[in-house]
Amino acid sequence: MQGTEYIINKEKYPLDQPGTDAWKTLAENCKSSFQQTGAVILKNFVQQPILERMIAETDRTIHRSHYCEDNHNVFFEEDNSALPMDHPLRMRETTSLNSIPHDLMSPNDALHQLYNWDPLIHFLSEVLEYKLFRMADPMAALTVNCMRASQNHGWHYDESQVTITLLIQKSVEGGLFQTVPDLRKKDTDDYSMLSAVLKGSDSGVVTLDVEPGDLLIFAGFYSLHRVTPIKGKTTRYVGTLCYKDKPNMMNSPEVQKLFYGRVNQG
Ligand SMILES: O=C(O)CCC(=O)C(=O)O
Ligand SMILES: [Fe+2]
Repeated sequence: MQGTEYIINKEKYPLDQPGTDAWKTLAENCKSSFQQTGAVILKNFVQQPILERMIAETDRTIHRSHYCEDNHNVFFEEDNSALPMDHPLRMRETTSLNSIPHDLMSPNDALHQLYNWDPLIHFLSEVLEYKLFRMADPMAALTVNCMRASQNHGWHYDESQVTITLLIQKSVEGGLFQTVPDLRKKDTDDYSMLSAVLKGSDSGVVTLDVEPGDLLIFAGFYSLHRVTPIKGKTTRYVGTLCYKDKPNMMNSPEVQKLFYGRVNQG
């Protein structure tokens, strides 16, 4: 089988040459951008022909995707009726999408190969300054979220510190990745700003410039974020590459059932 090197834009991103000056400079630049802004976008990370292949591979599997709809607060917590009705933690957001889990992808799929490519995990570990491991969960380790017209991903914070995504196909309109950087502070939350954003204010809201083929490294635990409703005929496809700071991480059967409608503990 062909190596995985051909998948990424190696001229710009020499991930397969660890230890060279070019590799070290790239890692340093990503590290400082991530530390300053909580996000790094590696523009045109995946080569155009490969992106077309990823779209075709997703088109082929989407009929087996799992539909999930959720009504959640920004932390995915149960409703706390002790809080006032208009408290931002009682405000519910809707998320609606279709997810293709790792175990429905072929090991020959380009996204599957990219996720399992050692130079990528090695490079990301350098940028994030801790050792990353592929998630052991046969479904959640790698997913493609598919969003059709009127589907969206409501405002939330991620459970993991860092999320790595690859936009594969964008919608004609909408489907924007928006964030309020660093809104969740380590000790206190700025509830007044959170409340304003949840009520529709765009003050502090930044739309990231993410195009198909761009790899996004994003501190989703600290930065409130959402994907705006999709408009038009083209389904938005985004790959989520789950790497953890510990080996052998799995979701519980309950969480698997919730996200994918079935259990696969390997
Ligand atoms: O669809 C995206 O671009 C990001 C989705 C997201 O925030 C998530 O999966 O937690
Ligand atoms: Fe997220």
